[in-house]
Amino acid sequence: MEFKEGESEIKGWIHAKRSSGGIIFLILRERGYVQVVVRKDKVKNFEEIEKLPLESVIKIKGKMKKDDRSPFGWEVEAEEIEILSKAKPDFPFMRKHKFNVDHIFKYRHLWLRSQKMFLILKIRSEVLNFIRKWFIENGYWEFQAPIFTASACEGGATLFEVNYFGKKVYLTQSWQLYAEAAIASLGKIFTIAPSFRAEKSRTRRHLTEYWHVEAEIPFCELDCLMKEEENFISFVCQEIARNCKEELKFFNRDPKDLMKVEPPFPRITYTEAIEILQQKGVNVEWGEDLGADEERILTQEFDIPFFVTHYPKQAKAFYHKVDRSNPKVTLSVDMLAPEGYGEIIGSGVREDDYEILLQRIKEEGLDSKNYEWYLDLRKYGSIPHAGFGLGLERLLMWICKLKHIREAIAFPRTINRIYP
Ligand code: NSS
Repeated sequence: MEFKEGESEIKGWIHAKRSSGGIIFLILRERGYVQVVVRKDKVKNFEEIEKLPLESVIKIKGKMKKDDRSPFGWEVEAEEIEILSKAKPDFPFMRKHKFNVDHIFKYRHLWLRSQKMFLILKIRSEVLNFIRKWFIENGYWEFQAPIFTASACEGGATLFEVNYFGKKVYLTQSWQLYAEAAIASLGKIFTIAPSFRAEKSRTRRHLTEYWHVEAEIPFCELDCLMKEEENFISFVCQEIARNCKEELKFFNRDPKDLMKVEPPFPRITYTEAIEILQQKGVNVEWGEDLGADEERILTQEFDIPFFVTHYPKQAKAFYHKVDRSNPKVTLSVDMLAPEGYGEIIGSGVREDDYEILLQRIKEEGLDSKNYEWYLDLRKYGSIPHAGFGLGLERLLMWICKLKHIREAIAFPRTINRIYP
């Protein structure tokens, strides 16, 4: 729908309707919302319009004007209305319905029409637009890797198995290993693609299928990696703050919160994080991975995203480079979003020594045969390199202050949801 002053012809779905004494107020929806005023003395088929069920589609001719009193800022005074599609009268999202979680997910295909989903999906599209813009403007090329894979990237526990003509293969957990092959050809690269994790526990921040924004960078180590990540996230936050002010308001997100996301982001080591947690009385030992609860407590210390670096070897996947000055830890870094949200990026420097990498693969109980091609990369021109993976829905959750990750994607896939 185009918003402009003067005579216009618009088409859309009837989102809401109320009438009082010869006037109907409609909210019409199509890429946005407009209030339509229908007067009995002006519109021939007034009675028919009054009886039209919600979600019917109409074409309206009339005068459009900006009007700050109308709920969506624009109003049309209808002169002629044509009914394009009459809806059944039982749309499942009317005042009489209980909008509980089960109902919303059963009718997700229709819930997409809610103002909340419209705004989330619009912001999601804008976030993706600025993500791609940042990569292209910063000299990255886009590279795609297969979805069917023969081996794990992030550990066997969350692999989805697929029957591939009688052979067991998996859905990808990450584009990373293939990206490490491609940097020797293309240099720095990125992707935006789905990743799959067989997450067996129900949490507020795990999907089984999510959109993964990944980057791989040759000749880059921990410091360089954090600089790329903080520049990237700052750019996206600030562009969203500038371009989605009205949309953010709906979620009680002050654009200023996003404008203040500027480099350098605070940095703490994993060991410092454990000390902070222990001082706060959290029962956590050095060596354990940080879970959602621990991360939530840490985020209270910061009001912009921050880095936690140097996780222990046992808490991270086999490919992380061992810190040569302290072999107990890796050159890994996670980015955590503030306000209780926690990890949005997982990243690190990759192990580039053939022998150490082979040993790490064996230590993790993986079959080195499946990783021969990956080990080859350390045989022919091995270089320091690093990369990161951002969970798109995790970022959106924080930006829009959502309570559950399933709100950040149109048709969420979780352990107990695959319909619709
Ligand atoms: O497992 S990660 O921490 N890291 C990787 O997959 C690396 N191979 C990425 C890379 O360096 N190229 O996942 C990265 C991010 C993580 O920080 C979350 O934001 C997100 O992916 N993530 C998820 N989002 C939603 N649901 C699930 N289950 C999920 N798992 C990870």
